[in-house]
Amino acid sequence: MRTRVGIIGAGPAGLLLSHLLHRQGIDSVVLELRSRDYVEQRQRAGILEHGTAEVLRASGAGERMDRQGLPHEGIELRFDGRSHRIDLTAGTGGRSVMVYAQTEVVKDLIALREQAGGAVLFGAEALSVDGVDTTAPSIRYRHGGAERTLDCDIVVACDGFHGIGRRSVPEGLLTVSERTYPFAWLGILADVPPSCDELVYAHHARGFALHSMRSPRVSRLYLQVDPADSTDNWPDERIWDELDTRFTTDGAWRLGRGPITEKGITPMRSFVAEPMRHGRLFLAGDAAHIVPPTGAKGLNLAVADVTLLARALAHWHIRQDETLLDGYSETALRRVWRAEHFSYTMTSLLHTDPGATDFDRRLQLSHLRYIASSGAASASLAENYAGLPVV
Ligand code: RFL
Ligand code: PHB
Repeated sequence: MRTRVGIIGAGPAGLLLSHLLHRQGIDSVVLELRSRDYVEQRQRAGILEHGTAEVLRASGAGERMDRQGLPHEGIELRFDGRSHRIDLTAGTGGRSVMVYAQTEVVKDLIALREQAGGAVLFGAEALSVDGVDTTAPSIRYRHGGAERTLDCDIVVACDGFHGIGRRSVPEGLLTVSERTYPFAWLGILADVPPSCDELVYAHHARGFALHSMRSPRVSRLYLQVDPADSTDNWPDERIWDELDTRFTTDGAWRLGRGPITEKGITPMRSFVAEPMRHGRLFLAGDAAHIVPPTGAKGLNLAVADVTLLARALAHWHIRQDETLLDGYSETALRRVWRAEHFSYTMTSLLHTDPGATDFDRRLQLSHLRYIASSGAASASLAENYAGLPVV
């Protein structure tokens, strides 16, 4: 099989890239290890930055998002038993975020690729990327029990943190910057209407908690736990009791409870591999970088990467001009490092570090109070949270 752009991975990055390329008349094939059902059900992100929603809308992928997504103009920080609203629009010239789950973005993009007759091969495992130093790279993959080769002009690895794309770059050519954190998130999905209109980020001596949502009837909540902890230790009642404790506030606020339909623990890490290109192989999304989820940036970075890359590939395809492709890594990494810093800051600000000293805790509370009381500090948080323009 042959195509212009071979894409590994049908997460948000790979699917959106394939869709954007199609709109520019560029042919691509997406290889995805998992089944369609699996990628459509995998619970992950829930917040789309202003610019992400705009990219989806402008590409014709925002129709259901605009009908069913929940636009949010603020978030709440809760600490010291009190609530503090951060106005996202005031500090950003009217920018806001959209609550619309990654599962739904993925479903919409798969449906669009399907309608356009696009090639997305599920159950297709990329095994190696070859010839990236030549003008004729290829992907060796296994599909339906047989090994095959996809010949391409360009290969884009959108295969997430554990994929093979990044590992196909010869040893020593990538610089990796990394940090792990002494905490993880226990995430639940519950059939209960959200107990808040806006997301609540709570800092508590017992650990961080987040109240998010998927729809007017489904809540998504997270608790900071130890990375070695197991969901076996967290029966439903214990989860609700702990959430109640960490969300305690001086007002009349109550957390509604309902049946928990999903439970999982995710470790937290910051990671950047650069440059995001080697020869004819490009890296995009989680394949190149990871952020801890506190800043809600991972999916948004994946969208920003492939938006840049699609534009660069169109220049190359239509004008035979490689300038934008040559600039891709540097341009993408500027945004990546801004998001790395913001995600690190939000994570350090809100979590309870088991190794923290009393001095560290006093600094953390001082920083929280500063954000809650200073227009400049809250506008800075809002600008990063709602996201800078994509291109
Ligand atoms: P994905 O989504 O991991 O997709 C990669 C795809 O590649 C496939 N694959 C392969 N296919 C073929 N051959 C191989 N050898 C392959 N190896 C892997 C995989 O099966 C998969 O389908 O990466 P992508 O597209 O870069 O998208 C990144 C986002 O998924 C990720 O950054 C976000 O989910 C992170 N994230 C959040 N991001 C946000 O912007 N806002 C949020 O609110 C937010 N919350 C979260 C999050 C991530 C979380 N977890 C579970 C890590 C909350 C959580 C709890
Ligand atoms: C989510 O809804 O899953 C979510 C929201 C905000 C975050 C992280 C995750 O910061």
